[in-house]
Amino acid sequence: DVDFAAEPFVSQPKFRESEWDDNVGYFIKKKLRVWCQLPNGQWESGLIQSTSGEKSSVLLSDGSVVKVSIVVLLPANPDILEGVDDLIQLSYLNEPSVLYNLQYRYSHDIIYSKAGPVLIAINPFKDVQLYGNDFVTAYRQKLFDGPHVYGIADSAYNEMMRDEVNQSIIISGESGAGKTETAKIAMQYLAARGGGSNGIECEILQTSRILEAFGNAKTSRNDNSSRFGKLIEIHFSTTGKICGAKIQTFLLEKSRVVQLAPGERSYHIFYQLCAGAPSGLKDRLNLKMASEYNYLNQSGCLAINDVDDASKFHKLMEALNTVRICREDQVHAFEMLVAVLWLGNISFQVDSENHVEVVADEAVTTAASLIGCSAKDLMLALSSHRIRAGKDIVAKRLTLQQAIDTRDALAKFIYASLFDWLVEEINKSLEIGKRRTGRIISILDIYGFESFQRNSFEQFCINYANERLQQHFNRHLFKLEQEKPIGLISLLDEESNFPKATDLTFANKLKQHLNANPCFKGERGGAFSIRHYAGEVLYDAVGFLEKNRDPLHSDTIQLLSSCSCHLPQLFASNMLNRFQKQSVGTKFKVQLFKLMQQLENSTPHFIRCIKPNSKQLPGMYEKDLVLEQLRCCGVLEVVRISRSGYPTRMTHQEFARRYGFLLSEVNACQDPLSVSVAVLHQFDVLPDMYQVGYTKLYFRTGQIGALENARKQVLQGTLEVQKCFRGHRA
Ligand code: AOV
Ligand code: MG
Repeated sequence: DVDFAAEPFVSQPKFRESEWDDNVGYFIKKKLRVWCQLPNGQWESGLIQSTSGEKSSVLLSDGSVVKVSIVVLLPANPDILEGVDDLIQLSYLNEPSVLYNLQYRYSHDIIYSKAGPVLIAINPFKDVQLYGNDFVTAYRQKLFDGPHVYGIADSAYNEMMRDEVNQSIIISGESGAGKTETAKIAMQYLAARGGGSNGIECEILQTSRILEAFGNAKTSRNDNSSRFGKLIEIHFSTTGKICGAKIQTFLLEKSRVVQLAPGERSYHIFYQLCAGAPSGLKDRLNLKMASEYNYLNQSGCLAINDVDDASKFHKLMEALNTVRICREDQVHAFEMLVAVLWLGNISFQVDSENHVEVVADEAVTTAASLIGCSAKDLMLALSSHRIRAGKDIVAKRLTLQQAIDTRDALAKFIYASLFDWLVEEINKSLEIGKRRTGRIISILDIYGFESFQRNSFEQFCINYANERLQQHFNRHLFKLEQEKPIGLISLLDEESNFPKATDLTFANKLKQHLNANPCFKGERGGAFSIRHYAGEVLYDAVGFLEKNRDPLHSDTIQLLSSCSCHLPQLFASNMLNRFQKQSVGTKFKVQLFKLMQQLENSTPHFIRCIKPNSKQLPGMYEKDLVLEQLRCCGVLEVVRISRSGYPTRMTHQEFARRYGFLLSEVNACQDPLSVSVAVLHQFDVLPDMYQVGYTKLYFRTGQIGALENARKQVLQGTLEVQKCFRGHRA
């Protein structure tokens, strides 16, 4: 059944009592920086000047002095830890420290950081100079080891080659956080790493362009939002060369083809085709400008800033050629797209008895000829349904709403079938001869968590998929099962099978069955909210039943199966599925279940994309927004867990006294902290292995042992001081 993490997994970390490793007095004496929470909730850095009782005077960086309660102060990290690569290196892991560290890096265009095993990627919303051949080589030859998608892809590749175990790169984050771009960057690395003579890696890279044209659209959150989920498996030979690939897609948002929210667009391909098709093709398909089509002009948004749809179309054609979709099939695919657009322009007139008739105009004749049926048959299928009455079959005239729904269902069906066909063709082109397990790297890029003003079935499915992914993350990193079945999809199916059910009876059923569930809240009318791991979302039940049933009337099926459309395969498999009668929700659920199994059987590498602002602008870091994302996806918790393994602690004085003499150049006036850090650096102790606090050093198990050995040897004269350093740290 549907499973939801009951509560957001990450609760506010409780560092307050334990984080001051000495006391506030020490921070005053040493003039150490602290974080001070101002009444507006923002954290500012400052110096404690004095304390009396529960109150402190804090000098803020802008020169002002505030008097605050001691409980709103948190220790800040020493300057030496400013902008560390991995959050686990921070001495103090309070939220302002984590946020500041990421912000510091971000402001220097260092968009990647580690949180223990997890890569954090903060969307730069601009070109950053971090990619390309030089960087690939640098990561491949281990000249660089800073956090990077290339580093993650490199580990996945190496672990696959070493262990012969399938790997997965799992990319998550909310809508617009950068998942799709990150997936492409990972693919780029693997293509460079595993590219061979067959050139298949070029094909793989081109698939993104095609799938984005047909499966991405502008939403209010993201100008290039993925409206489907994608898992791409890249297969390697025993010598580590790419030998094939397979793409699996998940539930495309079909409703977008016929209905748009204001300011959003339908799938890019429609606008690209209208803008970029050569005039010969335009004439042949009777293709007009995008603004002439109801399906496209309804939202008042036809263009995207800085995007040239025509040139995108030309690149798309090249990509289609690269994956060897023949010119003929390309044209047939375009015919289907234009058929969809013309279907949207079909209009109806209503007679005195409230029955509809299709207006016989250019729209219906063009749509019919593109689909390959007669205008008469299409008009009939859109205005009446044949039903069984006793022994007879009679034609029942449709109401206006029924006719519109039938027309839209046809358009959605054609588009979704075209999408599936395309994926199938791409897979044929990338096909691997013999399947070999243990040498696959899968990259998962799904639609990100969404919460709009109005949320419907599509958002429910998208958020549900993200919920499953979060569970996988928790299970893997925390060894924790947090499954609270709420069973919404089963209830939806039950109601979908009940002919008299309405969206309102569905909403009531939910309220009846789920009110005791802490993740569920019934709202007024047909609304309900679900507390997801990433926040509460208010859903409107309107349309749930219809979208879950996704009906296609038998007349429509018959029309399509008799038409002379040039892509019969396009419809065949999809129509077959119709007879299996699985609801959209259940099909999706089963698909996700299989996906999770597949991921469970691979070594995961997690990338968390973070959206730094909701305006899609560079250089803007909204702390609250970032914090919200870090909290809900469990990143802070991962850091805390990864970090908790520092059993050894020593004050700087102790450490400097014990090991300081090992330094090649001892500067007599250096303070203990600097001596300690110098020892660590010169002694090649890996940054992952220790943390520097203001007063103490923290070590992982075994680290001090190595230092002790060197110390002993030097003292016994068996090792010269110089030789115990590798000395390569510049
Ligand atoms: P998403 O995949 O996470 O959203 P995208 O990968 O589409 O987000 O990223 C959104 C936009 O952010 C892109 O179109 C780029 O303009 C920009 N961007 C992201 N990553 C980078 C990068 N590394 N360098 C430069 N620009 C970047 V959704 O699919 O909506 O969940 O359903
Ligand atoms: Mg995306």
